[in-house]
Amino acid sequence: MSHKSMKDLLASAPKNWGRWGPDDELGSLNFLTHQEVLRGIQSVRLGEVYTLGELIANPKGEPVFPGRTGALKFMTQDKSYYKSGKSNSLPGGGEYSDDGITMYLQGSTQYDAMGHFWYDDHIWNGYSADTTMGGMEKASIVPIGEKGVVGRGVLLDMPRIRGKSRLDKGEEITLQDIKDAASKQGVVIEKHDILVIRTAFLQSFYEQSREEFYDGLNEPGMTYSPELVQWFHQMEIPALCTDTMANEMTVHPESKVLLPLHCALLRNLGIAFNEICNLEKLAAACDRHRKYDFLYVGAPLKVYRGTGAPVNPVAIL
Ligand code: UVW
Repeated sequence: MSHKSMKDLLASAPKNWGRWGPDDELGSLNFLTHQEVLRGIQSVRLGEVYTLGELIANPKGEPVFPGRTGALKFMTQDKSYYKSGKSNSLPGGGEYSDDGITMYLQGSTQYDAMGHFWYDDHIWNGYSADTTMGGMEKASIVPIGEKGVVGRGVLLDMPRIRGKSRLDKGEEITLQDIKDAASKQGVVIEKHDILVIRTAFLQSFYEQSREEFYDGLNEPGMTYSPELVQWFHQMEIPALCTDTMANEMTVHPESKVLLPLHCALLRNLGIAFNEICNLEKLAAACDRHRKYDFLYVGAPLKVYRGTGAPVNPVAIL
């Protein structure tokens, strides 16, 4: 059991820094040109719409990475305000309800800002990690919110392929698994596709006790290997979307480094991360129609200097 640093593990990993100029804050989302939007639109055959966002402020709780909490939502106006005399109806008799929310911007179905995660004191494109202090001065969520993430999405339904209801803690998806899954599903992953990987792992959050879910937490998914990262690089994948909290296996098995793909894919290659999606209905529809590609549309909220922001992505089959 070796313990390496992120820097050692990723020593020979590729980078896209500077590829789109010294001021870039969009990374591989730059691959999503008008042609790629049209290619995504061409994949629409049925007109069926699936939204991929989990419920925010779910009374059953929300699956969040350790250290965060689910959203706190509170009413600031409702019928009780009028009944108790705290509020008066508006002139003419109109009344309204209102509420507020306090939440982690990384604590729901969300996009990571390009500069959200780093090592060695540098974030995406080589900006100093000091630019994160007091709010993301560089590579915040706003440029992603401004652009929107639109293109051809491809779903890989790993549990269905493995004949199980969901992947288990620590269950790995290798590059070969990705290629095999696409070929078993009869779909070709093309350059610039938005990769959507179902594990169904977060469904266990709603079925288990909190203790059981978080005990020995090691999410299933892909993890760092030179060939996997080279493939993402060569395929120029703009965005990765999964139904786990971190889009990758939590612990890299050999080195024990935590979340190395956040650095190899997000920090180094500028691949946008869309996490905590709910892919259940989309996957059932893909299976029903034997059609695994679709138009993917996701635009995170434009939160000033945010490290990430909620999104309710849409897949149109
Ligand atoms: C962390 O920030 C630790 O992870 P994530 O980007 O998956 O929320």
